[in-house]
Amino acid sequence: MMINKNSPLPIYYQIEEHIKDLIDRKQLKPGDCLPSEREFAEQYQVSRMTIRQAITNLVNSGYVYRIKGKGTFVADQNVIELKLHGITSFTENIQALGMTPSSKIIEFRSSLADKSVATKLKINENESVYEIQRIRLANQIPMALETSFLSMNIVKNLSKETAAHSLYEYIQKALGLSLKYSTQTIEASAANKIESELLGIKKGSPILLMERITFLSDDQPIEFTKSIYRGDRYKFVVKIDQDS
Ligand code: 16G
Repeated sequence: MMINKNSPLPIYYQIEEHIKDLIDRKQLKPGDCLPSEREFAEQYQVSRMTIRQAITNLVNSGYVYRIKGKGTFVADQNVIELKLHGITSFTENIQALGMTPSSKIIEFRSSLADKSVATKLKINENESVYEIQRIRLANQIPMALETSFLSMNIVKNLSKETAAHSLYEYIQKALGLSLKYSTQTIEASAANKIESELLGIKKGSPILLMERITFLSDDQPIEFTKSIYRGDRYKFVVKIDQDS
């Protein structure tokens, strides 16, 4: 690659863009080790300081990561494209993409619904609910953090093991209930300290906050879930009909 020293674009930026391009075109693949600063400096005929600046920017934007004493590696760029039609579970979505879903339970307890949860689930305040917080992983990589509330009057005998597997499977197969429709909101935010630690991302990274209420056919809500999806891993696809 030719560096244009007369360009108004800083040299570190030109190098950064070139490396990004190699990653996007899969000439550098996830897990590949980047050449050392010295090798890069020779290749581009620039100082090691300039290379360091370019690499630091690539680390900050998630393209590559450093392992102390080992080197700099290309990060996994897999972005999941998720269709927002049909009530599918995390488990189904990940399996459909040929990956292995798993969950890490952070919280599994019964609690009393506060006003907000009670309104969402159309139950009385202080009625018992399951409160479940799970890290959702695909091929062992944390993708989302979900906090679900389910009325204990409707969803009975839920175990921690079942919650670690699939809530929708339990609701539909074991309880024989059919999920009719969901309402869902999506908004952008930035990961706070706890969220970033649980999801293995940097504090302040972009995240998508989603709230879903899923209803049974008699319009009774069965779950209220607050989800935090990694902004660097998800892209949502919506089908828009002309006449809806
Ligand atoms: C999805 C739903 C979530 C539901 C979960 C069930 C969104 C934003 N959220 O992640 O509301 O609780 O699936 O998944 O789509 P599970 O059956 O694998 O437990």
